[in-house]
Amino acid sequence: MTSFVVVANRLPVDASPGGLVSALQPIARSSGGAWVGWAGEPDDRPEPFEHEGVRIHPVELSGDDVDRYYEGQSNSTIWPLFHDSVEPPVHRRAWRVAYEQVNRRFAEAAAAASAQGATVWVHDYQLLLVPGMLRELRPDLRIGFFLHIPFPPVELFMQLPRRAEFLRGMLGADLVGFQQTLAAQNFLRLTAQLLGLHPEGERVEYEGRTVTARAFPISIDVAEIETLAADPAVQDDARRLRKDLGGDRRLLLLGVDRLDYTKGIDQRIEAYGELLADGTITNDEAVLVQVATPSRMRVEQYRQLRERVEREVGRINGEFGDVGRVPLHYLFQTRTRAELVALYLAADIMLVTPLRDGMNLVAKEYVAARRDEGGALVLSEFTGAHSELSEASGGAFSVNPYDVDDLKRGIAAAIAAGPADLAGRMRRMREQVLAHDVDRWARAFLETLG
Ligand code: GDG
Repeated sequence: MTSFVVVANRLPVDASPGGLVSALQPIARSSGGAWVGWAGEPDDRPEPFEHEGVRIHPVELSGDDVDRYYEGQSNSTIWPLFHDSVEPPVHRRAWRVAYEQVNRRFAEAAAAASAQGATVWVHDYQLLLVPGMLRELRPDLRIGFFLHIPFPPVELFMQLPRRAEFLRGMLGADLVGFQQTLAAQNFLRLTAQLLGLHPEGERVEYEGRTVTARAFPISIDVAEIETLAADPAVQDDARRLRKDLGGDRRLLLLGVDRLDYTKGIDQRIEAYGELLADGTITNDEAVLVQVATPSRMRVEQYRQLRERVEREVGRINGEFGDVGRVPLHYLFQTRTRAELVALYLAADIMLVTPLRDGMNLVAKEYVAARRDEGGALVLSEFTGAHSELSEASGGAFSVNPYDVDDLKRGIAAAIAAGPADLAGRMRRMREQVLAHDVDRWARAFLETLG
């Protein structure tokens, strides 16, 4: 039993850990902490083990659990609903039941792993009910919850069947963290509308306790990205990429996303195709590389997105390409961190244009990689990152990804900008990102949790 426990859908044992794992692993390690999560394969439950100084407590999911709790309620109901319903959420009773059962399993595993008075940090939309369940099992614990994705406006949340139970689940925490202040405000407003509570400022009284809801914008491991960006082998790769893509081409545009309908990939490609069609750019001078990391491919909406994107990529390359030279390279592949950083270094223009995104770490990674103060970021207004890197703050080129004309305008503005303007923008964005890395994020949350 340990005094600091992280609870997340996945365990930190994958080959390519993301920002969350790199942020929490050191804290878990130095506090002799534990991590409760799913190992990623159905019907697989290894015994608890040590991994890089952290006690790992695997939670088992059956094949049915993966279908219903993970792909169903988490990724076909809550994920789209919390992202402005950019795809219609699907509601199924059986998924909700499985979600509740699996959340209980996580709560029981967390209760068993926690010492008296321990601090437990629960993560994300797959585990909305865990704080409430854990509170019932273990009133002695300090419980924090952080939502990595957006929290929707009241009108949208109200569509969720059994909405009050999800809200009560989150209110089981002492501190509920969000990516943006607006999300925390949505949450607090809902406690009034749905449960008749009386939020005041960032706080709300619930069942004799005070729950605080506040924004803690997540960030990246800046040192990791800067180290890769300074590595001569990575820099060589970046140069080789430029050469392979056509050394005489002036412009390399880049997109890096999980293949997800929230990321605005099809709108981005459509805008790029129109820029080629109207002659703003040509195949001789420009090339777009789109890395689309395979994700949730068993979910129907993701398969449909893949088909849409691949059809459009084929159309654009067919219409505007030449033998040995195409305007769009589409990679439906997972790349290493070093390969991503080489792409960041090679790219003149980074396109981050989601329809909705809690934060978007790719935007911050691009900025952290550009120690040379080169490059430009085209950034959707509907990302959490936009609060820190917007055009208004002299950073990115802001765009509305729903408006193809505005996307085209933003990309064209980035192409037309002079080197001094671009360097100034990159410098301001770097100041922001370098001063707020993921370690600071984790410490701020945990200090507030107390
Ligand atoms: C969720 C929220 C929030 C991508 N492709 C590869 C790869 N990646 C890495 C990126 C980045 C991470 O995955 C993606 O993070 P994002 O923030 O961009 O997006 P989500 O996956 O949707 O993340 C989001 C985040 O949680 C954290 O709270 O910002 O809003 O949706 O680090 O570099 N990494 C490797 N190969 C790839 O092919 N190794």
